[in-house]
Amino acid sequence: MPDLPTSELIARTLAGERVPLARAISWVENESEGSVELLDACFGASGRAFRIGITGPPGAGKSTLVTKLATEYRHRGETVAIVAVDPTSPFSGGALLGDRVRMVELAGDPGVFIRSMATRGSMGGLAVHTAQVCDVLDAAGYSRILIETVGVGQSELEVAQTADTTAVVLVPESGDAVQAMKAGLMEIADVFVINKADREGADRAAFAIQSALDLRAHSGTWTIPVQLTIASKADGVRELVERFEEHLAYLRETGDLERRRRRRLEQRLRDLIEDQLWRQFRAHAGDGIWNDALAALAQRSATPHQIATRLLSARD
Ligand SMILES: Nc1nc2c(ncn2[C@@H]2O[C@H](COP(=O)(O)OP(=O)(O)O)[C@@H](O)[C@H]2O)c(=O)[nH]1
Ligand SMILES: [Mg+2]
Repeated sequence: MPDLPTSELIARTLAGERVPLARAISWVENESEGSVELLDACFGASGRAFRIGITGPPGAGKSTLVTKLATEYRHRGETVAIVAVDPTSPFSGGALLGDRVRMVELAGDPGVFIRSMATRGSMGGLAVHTAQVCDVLDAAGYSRILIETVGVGQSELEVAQTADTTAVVLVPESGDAVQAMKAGLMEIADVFVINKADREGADRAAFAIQSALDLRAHSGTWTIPVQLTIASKADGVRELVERFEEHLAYLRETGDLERRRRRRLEQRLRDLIEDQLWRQFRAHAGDGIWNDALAALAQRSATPHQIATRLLSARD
């Protein structure tokens, strides 16, 4: 597709055309010229999609599960966008290829759109870009957005938190549950999945998770379910979709959906303002002043607090 004028790309993306949509997502990822205009146009048309985060350790079966979830949602008449964010892949091509192979199952269905996110740059940037890409997909009309992330660190949790509902996928092997607790996954899970339930110990693992959950103080009236699945056979997938839809209904009824989204929007606004203030400040300070400040710090002739106060008050 030759270069499109921004307004045409926006119009065709909002109309749900796939090729412009793919281009629009690349604009967002690359922060290309026109991406702000695009995001502004998409923002007003977003807020309709239900965003579901699927996170958990590498190899737990997230990609397989996401594929089956998409199929199940299609049976229910929903349109589905899949955003795969896998920053653990050592060479970006590897994960993409693996996902592509798995996603062959969904190929040719115009109601499914699959996108792997590039992971260059900082993870903080990735969380922002993921949220923005979800806005574009939402505006393009997909009713369910499945976000696959690897739950291994703080920054990955940020990506997971761009979702309305977060599912943590574990496998029966003992230790997984303990890892999940350490990694802070317990705190973000709305739904737990024990995948690979064809293996030994699935019931025990589910019981361990359930017991750990029972010990925690409950907030609200949502009881976090633990769903067993065999993703490779699509076993338990229909039930898992039921759990998601129940959670969505719960979020709507209690007003939590609005509260969660509001909190996310507030965070985005704050990030933007912090970013812009920093840029303005840096441009204003100039390299000479900045390098002098760094030199003073290195020589311990002033403290970071003193310099920050001095630079900020000199700004006006
Ligand atoms: N035995 C078994 N294997 C599974 C199941 N689900 C996925 N797998 C396999 O586990 C491996 C990792 O799956 P993948 O979906 O790539 O995991 P991800 O890294 O979490 O995305 C693949 O070889 C899958 O075929 C399951 O329910 N049972
Ligand atoms: Mg995967």
